Amino acid sequence: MKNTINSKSAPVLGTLALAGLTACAGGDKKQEAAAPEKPMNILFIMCDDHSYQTISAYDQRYIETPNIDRIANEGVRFTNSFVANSISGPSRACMLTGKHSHANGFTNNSTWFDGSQLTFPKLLQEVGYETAVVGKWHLASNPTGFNYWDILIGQGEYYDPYFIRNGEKIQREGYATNITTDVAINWLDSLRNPEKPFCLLLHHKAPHRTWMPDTCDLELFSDSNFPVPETFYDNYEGRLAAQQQGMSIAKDMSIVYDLKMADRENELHSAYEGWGREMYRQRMRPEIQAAWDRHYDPVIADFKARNLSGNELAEWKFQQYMRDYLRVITSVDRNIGIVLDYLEKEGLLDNTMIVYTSDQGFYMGEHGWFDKRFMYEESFRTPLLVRLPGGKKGDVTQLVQNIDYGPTFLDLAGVEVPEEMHGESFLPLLKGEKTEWRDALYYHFYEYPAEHSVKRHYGVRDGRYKLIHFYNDIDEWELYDLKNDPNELNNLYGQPGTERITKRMMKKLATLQEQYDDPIRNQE
Ligand code: SGN
Ligand code: CA
Repeated sequence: MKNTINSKSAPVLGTLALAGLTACAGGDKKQEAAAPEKPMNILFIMCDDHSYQTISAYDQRYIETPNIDRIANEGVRFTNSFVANSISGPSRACMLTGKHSHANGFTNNSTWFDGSQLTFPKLLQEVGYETAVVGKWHLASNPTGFNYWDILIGQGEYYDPYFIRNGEKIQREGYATNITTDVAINWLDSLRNPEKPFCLLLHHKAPHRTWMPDTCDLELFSDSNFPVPETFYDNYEGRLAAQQQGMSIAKDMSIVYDLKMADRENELHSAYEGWGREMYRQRMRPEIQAAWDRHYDPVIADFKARNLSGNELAEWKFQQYMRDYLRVITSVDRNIGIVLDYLEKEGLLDNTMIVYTSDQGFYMGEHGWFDKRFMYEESFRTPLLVRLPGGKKGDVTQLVQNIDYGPTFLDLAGVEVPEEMHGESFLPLLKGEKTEWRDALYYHFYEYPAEHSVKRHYGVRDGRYKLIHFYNDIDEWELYDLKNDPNELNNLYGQPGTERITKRMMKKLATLQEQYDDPIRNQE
């Protein structure tokens, strides 16, 4: 496949764009694998906001994701994988640097990443790797440490997105997930130096809000009704920060902006001033608009006729959210299949480590929410599946975090992990080797005041307990026993009988804050 794009701003058609538009058809290209070569290549696939609940390797309630599952089936599934800061830019900065947010400086999405600092791609380049990043980047500054970068601008668009390719702005026609796959395969196929090992960061923007499906997936799940999570009607008793968030499906998810219920009569309105039917359609080509009309117009008519309110409306919103989100995931999974087929066809499966993850977890209606940010399980956790040729198969249960990815890649490449990185290589775990491992994780979220109103907080989690401190314009502690209360509904902090465990978790928190040298220190 040849990349035919050379225009600065006009929509681009060509082999690449056409492949993107036809990716719905999938692929069937199996061939004998070639002999393994060394050192090992790295394919680091990450989606934006992909919840582990919507990967069938983790959870079978909602969707089948056979291609993503293949990575788990031929490798390992991490059952205790977490992020250091549950929001895009900060999470990505933690991965690149192997450091917690306070140390890499990118604490919230409005920051600017200092690309002069040490990152794992730079160290891989030094030992002869060819490096590339394709898709969502979201770190404001231009990528450093990459031989090739072809990134979406900010969050990127779902349809006909703009990219910056090695500094040059271009628009590509098609659906973002298909195009990102094509750009990645094009780099693997014809742009990289095949003599060198590669490290490719393939980072999809999907399934980020507002969950816009590929047109070929619009009719999927239309008749599905998904189980409403048991905590959907959580009243947040004993949890002040949870009471004050702005990410409720019932209250904060917009019928028009999020759920596409902009009617021709302009009777339904968005919570967002001025956001109507024409707003989200203005970037769509006529054929995309027509596909949307065919799908959403009857849904809008049905929605208006129902005239829902209260819990019925909340549950309708939940179902509609799930349908669009899962349509977007269907496209992600199909595209992962295309990449895996490509690697197989090219004989690259035997010498490439494949990682599948997300920049954080996401709420699929648990606690009544969408979005992320909190240190509660659904957003603190993130999926992590790794296929290491010759490595272990099955589950890894140790507590790992996204600061560990860089050290792991470096270890795989035979590079000594720099002292200054906070993360640890989990390569021994991938190989099934016995190794000393941490017993607790540190977390720190900073983005407040901001959209969704999740208060600043830090905390510690071990195999059973979690202690969180919400601070800034609030001063609240929360303690959970995850064994007896996996949904984190019962805040034990300050309750009689929890003194000993509180003291122990406080000590763990202080130890980690000191170890990582976070300037904020535990003050009970
Ligand atoms: C946008 C979204 C938010 C989301 C943030 C951060 N709003 O601002 O809902 O929490 O991104 O997401 S939107 O109206 O622009 O869709 S992140 O994953 O990129 O950090
Ligand atoms: Ca994200």
